[in-house]
Amino acid sequence: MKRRNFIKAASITGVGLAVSPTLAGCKNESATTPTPTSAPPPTGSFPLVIATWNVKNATAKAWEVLTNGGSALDAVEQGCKVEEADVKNSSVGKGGLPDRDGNVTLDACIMDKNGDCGSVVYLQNITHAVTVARKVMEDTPHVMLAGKGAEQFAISQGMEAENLLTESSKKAWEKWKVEAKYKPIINIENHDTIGMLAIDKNGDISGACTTSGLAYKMGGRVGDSPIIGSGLFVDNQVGAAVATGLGEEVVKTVGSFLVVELMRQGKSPQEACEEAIGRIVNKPNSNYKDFQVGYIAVNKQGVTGSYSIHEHFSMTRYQEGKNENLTADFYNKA
Ligand code: SD4
Repeated sequence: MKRRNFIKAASITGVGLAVSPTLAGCKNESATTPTPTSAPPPTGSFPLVIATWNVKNATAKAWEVLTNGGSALDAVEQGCKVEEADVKNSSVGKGGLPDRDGNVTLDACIMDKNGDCGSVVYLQNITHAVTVARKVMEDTPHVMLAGKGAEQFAISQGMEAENLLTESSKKAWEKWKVEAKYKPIINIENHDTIGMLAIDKNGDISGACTTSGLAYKMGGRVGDSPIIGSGLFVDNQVGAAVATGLGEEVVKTVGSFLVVELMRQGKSPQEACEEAIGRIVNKPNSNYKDFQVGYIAVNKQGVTGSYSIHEHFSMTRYQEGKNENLTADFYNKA
């Protein structure tokens, strides 16, 4: 799914009427509104894996790990690696679109059932950022490594350095350079981060997130994806959440942590995602019509939720033997 088209479509319409009763201040309580029949609460099951966007190959890989008795941690790492290695995915790993100076810089993080985590930011020349993040978690006393240090660490761990700028990403960048208007205009941004959450057969939860960040970003820019609590959060007692979209807005609301804390307070994954989007769109200066943010979440029982600001966000879910891409509900229905 390329975000360019749907954001354009969304942004030419007017201000959205609220669509969710959980978004404060946005209810339409007209007398003619039919009383909604209360649907039975969704039931969950595990093992399962969910991921942002349409990434069935990645969820299939994770599912294979889970059904072979693997851990949720192995599943999310292996699943994310599928997209990182796919040069046709222009937003993750090899083939990711570069920053405005032509450098492909990757951000990734991973978090396990113990609440341990690892993260890499501004990583260059290494395809599998998620694996480096896992190694940071498991083989260093630190949580986050950046730039050259992260690259050197990856190489010291036997990972291969390679040029991540593919011919097609280079061409796209050269085309962009003709006008080279740097401004994070999300209407023309077309990135799809992969965020993945899994529950293994023991009921333990892990998550991971990997991206090359916003296309043509400023050199040095880091988004939400490697920031624990923003791009990803896992609490094995409660559930997990992961974000995609304009990272700056996710960081400002500590989005994934918020979703998990809302689930801790009793919200369903769906309600929690909706409320976290509500925090963004209801900010006094929110220009949400110009950008996209999407969340997916799962609770300890294996019930899932997904929600975004604009249309065309989706979640891929592999559960009970079915690998499905599910369209997410969204806020801006104006
Ligand atoms: C970022 N959240 O760097 C990432 C980008 C993204 O789909 O999710 N693209 O802000």
